Amino acid sequence: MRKETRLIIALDVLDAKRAVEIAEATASRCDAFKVNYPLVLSEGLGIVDTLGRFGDVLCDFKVADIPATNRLIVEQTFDHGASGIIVHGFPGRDSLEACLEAAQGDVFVVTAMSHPGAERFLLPQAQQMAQLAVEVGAAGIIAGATRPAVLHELRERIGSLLILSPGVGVQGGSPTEALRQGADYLIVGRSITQSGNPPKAADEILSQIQGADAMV
Ligand code: O7M
Repeated sequence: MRKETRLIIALDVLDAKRAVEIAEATASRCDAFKVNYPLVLSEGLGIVDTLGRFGDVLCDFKVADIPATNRLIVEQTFDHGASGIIVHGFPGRDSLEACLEAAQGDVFVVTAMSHPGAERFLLPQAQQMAQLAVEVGAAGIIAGATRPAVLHELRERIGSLLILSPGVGVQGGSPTEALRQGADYLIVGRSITQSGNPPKAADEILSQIQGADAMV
């Protein structure tokens, strides 16, 4: 995945036509598109091939099963042209290693999620999951922008691995703060997809990203 704009757009819409419209209009403004279950359950995995015409596609399948099942999920995903896949670390090393073995692209491991409920089970284990991501050779981690202090600690832990950070905009995280604390990319969904003008909304986020870059 290139690192030019540092923006990944989460295409959390339900129909292929809308996803393609947004992808076409924003392709030059982001480094990748992220697809999640809502779109894939509604349109099938073929949507990954379709969106691949506009840029890199990260499949956010939060894979969290036994190794044999994980392997099948990951194989299917890359057979449809994905550039990367997002998986969970909590099922343990063997499950994660199966993902890495089956992947034909980048694997990102979820650590500290952005929502309030992450506090109970995920945050206490976030550092350990990040450590596991380092040990197995993942490309990077997912860490929410809603808790910049946690993001900072995770950056210290993982060295040069990438951090993809969702939770800015609608969920309340600050793009500037997330980047300052060590995020490499911001993942942004509704602020762009539900705006009347996705390219303009993307430009507004890009100006915040450029502002944060200028402060470094
Ligand atoms: O900008 P939003 O809030 O509309 O969307 C954020 C996207 O990031 C959406 O696709 C979520 O599924 C995803 N996400 C989170 O919001 N929080 C997390 O902790 C993790 C993710 C994610 O992308 O996980 C891989």
